[in-house]
Amino acid sequence: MSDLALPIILIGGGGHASVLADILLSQGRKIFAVISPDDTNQRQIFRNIPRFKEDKDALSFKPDDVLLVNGIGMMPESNLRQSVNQYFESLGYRFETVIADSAIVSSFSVIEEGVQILPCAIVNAGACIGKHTIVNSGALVEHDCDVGAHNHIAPKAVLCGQVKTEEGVFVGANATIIQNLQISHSSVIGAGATVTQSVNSKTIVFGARGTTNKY
Ligand code: JB3
Repeated sequence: MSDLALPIILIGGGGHASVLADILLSQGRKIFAVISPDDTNQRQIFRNIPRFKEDKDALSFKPDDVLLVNGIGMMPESNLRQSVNQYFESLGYRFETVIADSAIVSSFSVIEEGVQILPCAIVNAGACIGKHTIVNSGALVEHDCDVGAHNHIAPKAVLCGQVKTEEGVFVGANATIIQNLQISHSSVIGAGATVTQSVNSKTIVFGARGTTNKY
């Protein structure tokens, strides 16, 4: 069976998962189950999808019979999303790449396994998006960017040409990174920040003036 026909198991049943489910259902994909310790019924989109409470419940589906989608958002200071990816990959499961129909993704870009490109995001020619990275709604990844694995490019963030990010970078909503810069691993760029010089690893660049010191 082609991967496109394989049913989906959605890991996580919150806000990020609901956007992914919306995209998948609109594309005619079958979501067999949502795995979520928290109740999912408060969101209409999950009401007709069976819910399991624990990740180990996903193991009742064979790795060759399903594709997983990681519905847990990537936020600074939490490695939950990445650890879920690693747990299931260690058991032989594969992750579906999810690209919204309204996203604009160049056929000259490289999108690796498990990447999630949400509505109205843009990925231009020559860009490479690493495994399991989220390019969130309306974000822009310009030409020749090299975005590492397990990043989160938050809504409306802008990476200008030839920006390189290493693994585990968080770029907050509406932040801008100007061209040719490198953002080293595990750094956090706060919402609304404008970054005009390269950033060392595990650095926090706080957001626009007047915002809280969170992200
Ligand atoms: O800012 C935006 C546009 N999106 C944010 C996203 C990137 O991250 C969003 O606003 C949230 O800040 C966050 O989205 P997420 O991860 O959907 O957050 P929340 O709505 O709190 O849902 C978390 C889901 O993960 C809930 O369904 C939890 O039950 C579930 N969860 C927590 N731990 C887990 C686990 N699910 C599984 N399968 N395994 C776990 O260990």
